[in-house]
Amino acid sequence: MASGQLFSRTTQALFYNYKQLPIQRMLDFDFLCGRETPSVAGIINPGSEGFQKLFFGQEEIAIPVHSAVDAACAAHPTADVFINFASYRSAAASSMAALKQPTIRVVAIIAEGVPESDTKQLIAYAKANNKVVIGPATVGGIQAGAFKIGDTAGTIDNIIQCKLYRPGSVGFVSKSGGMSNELYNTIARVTDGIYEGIAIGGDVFPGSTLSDHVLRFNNIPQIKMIVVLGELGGRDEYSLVEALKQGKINKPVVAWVSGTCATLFKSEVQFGHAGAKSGGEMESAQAKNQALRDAGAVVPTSYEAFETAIKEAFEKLAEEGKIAPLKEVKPPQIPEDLNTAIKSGKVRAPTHIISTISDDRGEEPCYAGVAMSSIVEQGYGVGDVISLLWFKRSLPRYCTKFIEICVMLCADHGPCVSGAHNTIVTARAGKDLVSSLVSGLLTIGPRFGGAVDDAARYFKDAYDRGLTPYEFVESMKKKGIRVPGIGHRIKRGDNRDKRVELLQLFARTNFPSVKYMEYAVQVEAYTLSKANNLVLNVDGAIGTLFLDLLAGSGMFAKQEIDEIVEIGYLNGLFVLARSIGLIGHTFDQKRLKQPLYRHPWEDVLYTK
Ligand code: Q5B
Repeated sequence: MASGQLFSRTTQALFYNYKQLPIQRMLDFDFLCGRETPSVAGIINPGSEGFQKLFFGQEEIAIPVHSAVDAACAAHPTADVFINFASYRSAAASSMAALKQPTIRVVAIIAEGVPESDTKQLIAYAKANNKVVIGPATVGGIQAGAFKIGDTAGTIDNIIQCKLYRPGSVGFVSKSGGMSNELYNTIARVTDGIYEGIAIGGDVFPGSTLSDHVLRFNNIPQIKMIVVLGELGGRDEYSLVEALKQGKINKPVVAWVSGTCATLFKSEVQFGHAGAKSGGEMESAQAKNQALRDAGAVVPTSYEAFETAIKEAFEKLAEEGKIAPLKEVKPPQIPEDLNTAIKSGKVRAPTHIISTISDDRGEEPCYAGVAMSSIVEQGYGVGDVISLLWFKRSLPRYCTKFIEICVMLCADHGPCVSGAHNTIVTARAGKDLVSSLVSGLLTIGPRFGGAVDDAARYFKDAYDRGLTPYEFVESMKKKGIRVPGIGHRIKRGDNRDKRVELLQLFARTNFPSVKYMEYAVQVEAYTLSKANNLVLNVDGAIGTLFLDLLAGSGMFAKQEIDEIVEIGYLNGLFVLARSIGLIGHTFDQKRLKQPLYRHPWEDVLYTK
C-alpha cells in the first residue's frame, strides 16, 4: 500500500455488532468492484459465536462470528480495519479493545453521542500507537473500487450512479456523512470520480481531522485533486489552513465550509452535528471559507458554485495532462434478493410447504379461519380447537364435548401402564420433561393405547360389509389378527372399564345414531363368551363411537370419513390425552426426587 493509503482491494475488516444490512452492503460493494475476497473477515457479536450466512455476489458465504475482540483478531490476523457498530454506550470500550490489538490499524466508530472524554482517550491512544480513528458519529469512508465501510455511499444504485466501483482521481473529505453522499454524486458528475472519500463525523472531537486526511491524500499518487467539505463550528479547518500556508499540500484543494446561513439567525444556532454550532466569529463558515481562500484553496462564493469550482479544477488538471482519461468499466449486476424481487412482482417462486389449518401472518393467529379472539370470546373449549385443527371445521357442541371427554378419560391410567412406566423410568434417569414424555409416548402402539384407528378400521369394514360378530371375530382369528379394541390386561366381564361405560352413556344420550357402538357391544358379547378378559376396551369404544360421530353428525362426506379412518386420526386422541398424564408422572417423579430406577434381579427370569 502506498504511504498514506488506508485501504486496498485486499483490505479486510472485523465488524463489531451483527448488523445484517451494512455488512451485506459491504459485500455487495466488494462484488461490484470485482474483489476476490469479501471485505468482512469476521463479525464480533458479544455473547454469541458461530457463523452468519450472507451473500457474496450470487454465492452464499458463512462469515465467522466471535464473542470477543481479541478472539476475532487472533482468528483473523490479516484483518486490520475494525468497523464498530456498537451503541454510544459501549463504542468507546470496544474501540479501545480493538486499538489495543496489534493487528488493528484503523478503527471506524459509527455511534453518535460517545462521551467526549472517552473519544479524547481513544484519540490519544491512537496517536501514540500510530493508528487511525474515523468517527465517532460517522458513516465511515470508501476507497472506490476497493473497500467500503458499512453504509457509506448508501444503496448499490447510488454507488453505481456515483461510479464508486472503480477509482477516480479525487480525494474527498467531509465532516458530514449525509453530505458526503451528495458530494460523491456531484464529484462523479464533473470529474472522473472519487479515489477515496472519508466522513470524519460531526462530533466536536473527531478521531481524525479534515487536515489529517488531506495530508494523507497529498501522499497518495493516484489522488490528483482534493475536495473538502467542512462545516461551521470548531477550528478543525484552521489546521488545514496552516498546512496549506506551510506548503505541505501541493495538490489543488477545492473547499467549502457549510453553514453560512447561521449569520441570518439572531442567536447561536446548533445544526445536526454536536460540533456544528455557530460559536465565535472564527468558527463561522464565512471566516473559515475566507481563511481557506487566503491560504490558497479554491473556495466558491456559495455551495451552489461548489460543483463548478470542482469541475474547473478537474478540467484544468486534465488540460495540463495531469489526469489521464479513464477507461470506463461496466460493473457486474448484483443479484437481487429474492424477497425484494418477489415484493416488486418481478419474479415468482414456488413455496416449499403447503398448510391449510392455521395462519399466523395477520393481526392475530387463526385456526381454520377462526381468529384467536373469537375462540376466547365465544368460549371455545379444547374440543373445539381440536375440531378446527384436526378436522378443519367447527363441529356441533355434542361432538366437541365427546372429544373433550375422550381426552379427560384417557389422560392417565395409573403408573403401571407401559407409557407411564417408561416415563417414570426416564424421569428417574435424570432426563428432562420432553425426553421423559416422549419415552412414554413411544410405547403407544397396537397393543397399548394405539389401537383406536385399527379398531375403527376393522369394525367399520365388518359392519359395512354386514358381517355378524361371529363372522367378524372368527375371520380375524383365521388371519391371526387380534381384534383391535378388544381385550384388556386388568378389565374383565365382571369388572368393566368405567371409561367405556361413561363414553357409551354420553353417546347414547347425545349422538343421533350409535350403530357402530351397538355392533361393538355385540362383538364384545361374543368375545366375552370366549374369554372373560375380552372386553371392549377404551380404544375400541373410542374407535367405534368416533365412527358414529363422523357418520351421524352430518358434517362429513362418506369420502372424508374413509380418509379419516384410512389416514388414522383417532390414535391422536389417545396420544394427546395421555401426554397430560405422562407430563404429570414426570413432575411427580422429579417432585419426589426419585433416584435412578433399577429393575430388581428377583423380577427377572435368568435362563439359558
Ligand atoms: N386375545 C390388550 O391381552 C391386550 C384378543 C384376543 C382376540 C383380541 C390384548 C390385545 C388388542 C389391542 C388393543 C388396547 C394386549 C388395549 C390400552 C389402554 C389402557 C391400558 C391399561 C390405558 C391384552 C389371552 C387370550 C389369547 C389371545 C386372546 C387377547 N386379545 N383374541 N382379540 N383382541 N388387544 N389394545 O390380557 O387362545 O389363550 O391364545 O392385544 O385393543 O392399551 O390400562 O393397561 O388406559 O392405559 O395380555 O387401558 O387384548 O391377553 O395376550 O394373554 O391373550 O386372549 O389370543 O388367546 P392380554 P393375552 P389364547 S387398552
